[in-house]
Amino acid sequence: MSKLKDKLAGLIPAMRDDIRSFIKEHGSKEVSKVTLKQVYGGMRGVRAMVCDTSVVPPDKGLIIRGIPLKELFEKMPEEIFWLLCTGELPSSDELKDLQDEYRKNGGIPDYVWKVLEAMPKDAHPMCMLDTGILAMEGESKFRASYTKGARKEEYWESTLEDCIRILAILPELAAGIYRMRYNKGPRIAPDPSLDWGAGYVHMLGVDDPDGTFAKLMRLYLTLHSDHEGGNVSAHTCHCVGSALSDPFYAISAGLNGLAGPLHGLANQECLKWVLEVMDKFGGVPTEKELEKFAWDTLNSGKVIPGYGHAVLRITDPRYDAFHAFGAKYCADDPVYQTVALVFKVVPGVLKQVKKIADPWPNVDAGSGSLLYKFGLTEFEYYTVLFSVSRTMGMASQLIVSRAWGEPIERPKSSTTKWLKDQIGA
Ligand code: NMX
Ligand code: MLT
Repeated sequence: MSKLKDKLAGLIPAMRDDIRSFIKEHGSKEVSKVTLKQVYGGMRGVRAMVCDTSVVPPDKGLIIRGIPLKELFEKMPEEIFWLLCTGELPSSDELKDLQDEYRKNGGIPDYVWKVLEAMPKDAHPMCMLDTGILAMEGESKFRASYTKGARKEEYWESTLEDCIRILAILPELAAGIYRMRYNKGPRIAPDPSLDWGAGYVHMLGVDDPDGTFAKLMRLYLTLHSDHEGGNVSAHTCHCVGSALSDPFYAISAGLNGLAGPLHGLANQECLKWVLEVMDKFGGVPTEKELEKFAWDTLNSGKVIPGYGHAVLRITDPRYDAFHAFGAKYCADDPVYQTVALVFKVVPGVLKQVKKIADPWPNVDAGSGSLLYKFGLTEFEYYTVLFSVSRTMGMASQLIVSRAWGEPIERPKSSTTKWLKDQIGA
C-alpha cells in the first residue's frame, strides 16, 4: 500500500462518521438563501456544495487546508497534492513515497499517441490533452472494481489509484503533445531522477541551463492546483464524478471546462492581448497608449483577459506570486514589463465600468509572460500547463467526495414561468 493510501485509510473512517452525524443532527438547518438574481446569474455566491480541500475568501484568496497560499509558494507540487488529499503536509518519507508512486505508475500506452497523431495537425492542445486522458479510460481501476461489485466504502481506494495513474502520466502526456503539436522533434523520455515539475520541463525539451524554468514550473504547478469547489473545472469534474463516472471521465470533463476563455483559457488570451498591445505600439507601450487600448477592447464588446473574478475582490495572490517571480528573474524583459504596466493601468480602467465587480488581476494575468521569457512561446499551449496542475485539485476533491460517500449531484431547475408564479411577478 502506498503511504498516501495508508494515510487516507487512517483518516477516512473518522471523516465519514463526522460528516454523517453532522448531517443527521443538523440536516434541516438553513445555510444559504437564493435570490432570483443568483438563479439567473450563474449561481454566484450560492452555498450549495461541499469542498474541504481549499477555500477562497474574496478578500484573501486561496487557502489550502487552512494554509494561506503565500505560505506554500516554496512547496513542491507533490507536497500540495498530499496536503489537498489529507489536510497535512507530507514528511520527507511520505513525499518520496508519493514521487515513487508517480514513477511506478508512469508510462503511456502507444495507442494513445496513435490517437493523438490521427487528430488534425491544428487541433487545440487542450483538445489533445483531454482526448489523451479519455483514451486511457479503459485502464480505470474504479470502473473495474465497481463492475466487480465493490462496496461504497471502498470506492475511494480505486479512485485514488486512478488519480495517481493520471497524475503520473500527465507531464509526459502534456509534454508529448507539445512536441507533437509544435513539431519539436521526437518525444523525450521521462527522467526518473527528476521531481514532477522538473521532469515536465525536461520532457518539454525547453532549454533550462540553470534550473530557473524548473523553479517556475514548480511554482506554476503549485499555484494553479485548486481553487475551492465551485470553479467550472472543479465543479464539472465533481458533477460528472458524482454519477460514479470514473476519474478518467470526470477529470477530462473538468478540463474541457478549463478550456473556456472565461476560465483557464484566459491565460492564452491574456498573453495574446499583451503581444497585440506590443505589436501595435512597437514594444512596451506608454501608460496613455495602454489605457486607450484597454478602452478599445472594452468598447468592442470584449473582455480584458486576466482581469476580474467571480469570487475574488482583491489582486489574486497567485498573480502576486508570478509578479514577484518576474521581478526577480525577468525584470528586463519587455513582455514582463508590459504585463507589469497592464497591472498599473487596467484596474483603473475597469473600476470605471460599474458592472465589473472585480477590477483586479487573476491568476492568468501574469503567468504567460514568464513562460514566454523561458522559451515556451506557443501561448495556445498555456492552458495545458494549468490543466496538469488543476488535476491535483480535481483529483483530491474526487477522492474526498468518494471517501465520505457523496451522492449523485442533481439540483432542481425551474422554468421562468415557475419562477414568475413563485414570486408573484
Ligand atoms: N473585462 C471586461 N468585462 C468584464 C471583465 C473584464 N475583465 N470582468 C467582468 N466583466 C463584465 C462581465 O463580462 C459582465 O458583463 P455582462 O453583465 O455584460 O455579461 C460584468 O462585467 C459583470 O461581471 P462580474 O460580476 O464582474 O464577473 P463574473 O463573476 O460574471 O465573471 C469572469 C468573472 C472571470 C468570468 C470575468 O471577470 C471575466 O470574463 N474576466 C476576463 C476573463 C478571465 O480573465 N477569466 C479567467 C478567470 C480566472 N481563471 O483562470 O479561471
Ligand atoms: C480558478 O482558479 O479556478 C479560477 O480562478 C476561477 C474560479 O475560481 O472561479
